Amino acid sequence: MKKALSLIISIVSVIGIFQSAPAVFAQDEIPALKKIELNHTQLTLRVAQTADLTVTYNPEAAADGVTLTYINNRPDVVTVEDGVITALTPGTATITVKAKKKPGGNSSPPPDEGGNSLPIIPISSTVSAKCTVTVLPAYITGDFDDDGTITDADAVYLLMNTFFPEDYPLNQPGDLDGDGFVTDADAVYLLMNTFFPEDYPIN
Ligand SMILES: [Ca+2]
Ligand SMILES: [Ca+2]
Repeated sequence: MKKALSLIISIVSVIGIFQSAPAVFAQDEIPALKKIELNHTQLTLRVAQTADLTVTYNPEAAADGVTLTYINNRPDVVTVEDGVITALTPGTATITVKAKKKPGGNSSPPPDEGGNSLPIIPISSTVSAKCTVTVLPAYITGDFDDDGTITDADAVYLLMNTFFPEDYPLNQPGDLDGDGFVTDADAVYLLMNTFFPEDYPIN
């Protein structure tokens, strides 16, 4: 008897698992939007730099019929247009992305215990996600190692870039002599600038 009872309990538990399974949507119904995620929750940009904010929908199938609104609490620090952030002035801004699901999406609950379909629930959901953007001052022209001053170390950095571009990435255009290429001549030009800035201007 005890055995039979525990068997019944097991069967009931299994049924319970199936009943608590995620809702199944009929083909012509749109699932509700549960949440959105952004590719950045924190971002650091230099003045004049841009970055893309992309949205991931959960569930993915709920992406249809969603309207995105970008709310920017510091329009003096950054601008946001169609998900593209442009840094204007140093400071910190918070971008809130609101995703509103158009009315008309429906959620179909699982059938009841008797296998009967339950009424379809119309869905009009709004979810949001945030990204904090810190804007730093623009790079100083010629300051390739980003320490705030132009010295021979920047010329060395630029020279190293010509050998190992992946290990010494450039934070700004490196063609200082304007011949269309970044070569050791640009590193020499930068070094000359540290001695004779008027004769070897960089801009
Ligand atoms: Ca420097
Ligand atoms: Ca050059």
